[in-house]
Amino acid sequence: MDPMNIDTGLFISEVLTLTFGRAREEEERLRNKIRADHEKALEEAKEKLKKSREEIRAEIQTEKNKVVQEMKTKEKKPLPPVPIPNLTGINGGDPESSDIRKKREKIKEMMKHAWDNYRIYGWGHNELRPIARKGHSTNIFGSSQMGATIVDALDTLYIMGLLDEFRDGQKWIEDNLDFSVNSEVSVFEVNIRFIGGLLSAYYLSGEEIFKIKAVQLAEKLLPAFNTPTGIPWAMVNLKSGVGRNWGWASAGSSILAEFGTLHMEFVHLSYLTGDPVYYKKVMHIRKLLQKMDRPNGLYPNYLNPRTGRWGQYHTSVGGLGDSFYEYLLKAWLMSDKTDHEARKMYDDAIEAIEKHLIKKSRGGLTFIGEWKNGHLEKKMGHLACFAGGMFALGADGSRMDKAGHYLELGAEIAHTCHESYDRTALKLGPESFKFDGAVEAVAVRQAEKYYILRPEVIETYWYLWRFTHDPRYRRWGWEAALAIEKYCRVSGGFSGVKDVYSSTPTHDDVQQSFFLAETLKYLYLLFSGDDLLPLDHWVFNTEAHPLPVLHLSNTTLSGNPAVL
Ligand code: DMJ
Repeated sequence: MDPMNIDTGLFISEVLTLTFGRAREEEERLRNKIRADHEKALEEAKEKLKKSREEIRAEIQTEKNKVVQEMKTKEKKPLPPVPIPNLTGINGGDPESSDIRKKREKIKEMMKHAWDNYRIYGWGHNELRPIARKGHSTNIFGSSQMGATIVDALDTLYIMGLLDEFRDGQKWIEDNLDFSVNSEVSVFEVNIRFIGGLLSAYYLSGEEIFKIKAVQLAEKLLPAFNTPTGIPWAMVNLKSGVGRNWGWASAGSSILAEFGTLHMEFVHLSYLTGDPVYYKKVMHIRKLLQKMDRPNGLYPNYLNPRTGRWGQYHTSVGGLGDSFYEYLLKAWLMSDKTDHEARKMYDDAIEAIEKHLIKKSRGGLTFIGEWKNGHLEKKMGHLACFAGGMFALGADGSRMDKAGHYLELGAEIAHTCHESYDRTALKLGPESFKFDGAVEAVAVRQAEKYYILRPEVIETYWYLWRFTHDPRYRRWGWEAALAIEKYCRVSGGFSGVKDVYSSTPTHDDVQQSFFLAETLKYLYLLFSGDDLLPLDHWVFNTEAHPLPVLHLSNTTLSGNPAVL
């Protein structure tokens, strides 16, 4: 054995003795501590036993309050201040005539009716069953009660001046809205309704809590982007962060209208937090889409997040595709018209849509069909009716200055969608309608005859009203409001109807949260002056939550100019 090794051996044995000695001391110290802690706990337990139940309960409650208080203080810690954009037009809009004022008052009363009943029978639940008079929910919100109606309704309450109701909602959010729940939610729905709703409420009221909640929720959505391509899953578990796609969506695909409808909210999140992570996620999606081949220049509705390949070749401006196109246009508008890349993608997309999907019926109605594997289905969904407003909104700034053309196209779509309402018994539009031979703008299958308080047709009337001031749009909007009042109003709120062609409506017993977020908001704006939420300062997300234009040439995305 060489001397080196003898020394090393000695050294090791000394170290071991020392280490074991120390370990023994440490063990002894720990034992003493445990003994002392046990004795202390025993003493405390004996003391506790001397107390009455009430005293013990009160102590537990005090402890709980302390924890809640600590959480609140933590939550209230403000995010870094950012230059708040120009918030023109959050009040006002007083109508010019007493007739219009009365109509606007009526819409406000309808909002009160919807809200008050939700307040009584559904408070804290996601939605309301106005006939059963109890809470309601669907799988898009997961298994937990997240007060979707409260969050979705806040900005409508605010612009209508229903401020007590607004504060009531704010209080519920402060005390109850918690995203650390074991619940699997739709990334898209939670983004447009919750993040959009909270951001709008923040900008309108300046209340920090809404911004903090929006950011907390956004953090919970981020794991949905952990896919091989960065195209997010449709659903994510808020607690575990595990994501997955809808079983019915073309062999495990993600959906264009879902992953393509995050941009507006995510840009605002980066702006408000100074954290580029949100912006990077949505820009990554855009870049990936730009690189892909598009059959006939059309974007298919399905994209596989594992392979990065398109799923089934189905293109639609209604469900599954709709708000993707809307957000391309609105990204450009929201950037103060500086995001030219988004405008180009929008222009390219609508040129292809016009070429392949937009047709005129024999009776002269312009409609948007759906492209399925090389074949045009002559069917238009209620959801696609939003496109009338989109074409009008995108007219200014269009390629080769075709502004007049796109305004006209928007008006034609508005007319067709009005016809789909007018050709029913209830004067409310069906979920989808056909253009086949003698059938024009009418639903054929029983399963397509329902109306679930959707906003798209009224949304289009409002945009067309803002751009043309043609009185027909207020007339049509009022017809729809009266029909909703007559056939959807019940004593416990508002309900959808199962068949718009039957003069004796059967209710579906659901008051959708978008009825308060969108349908009633667009109606209220239709009967308001243009100075309320002017369109050169505000851009509405797809759930009608207004977000301010970011004049980014004057300011920078907070704390991180590099993001731009
Ligand atoms: C809303 O949640 C949004 O407008 C979405 O973009 C589409 N559908 C509903 C209302 O119909």
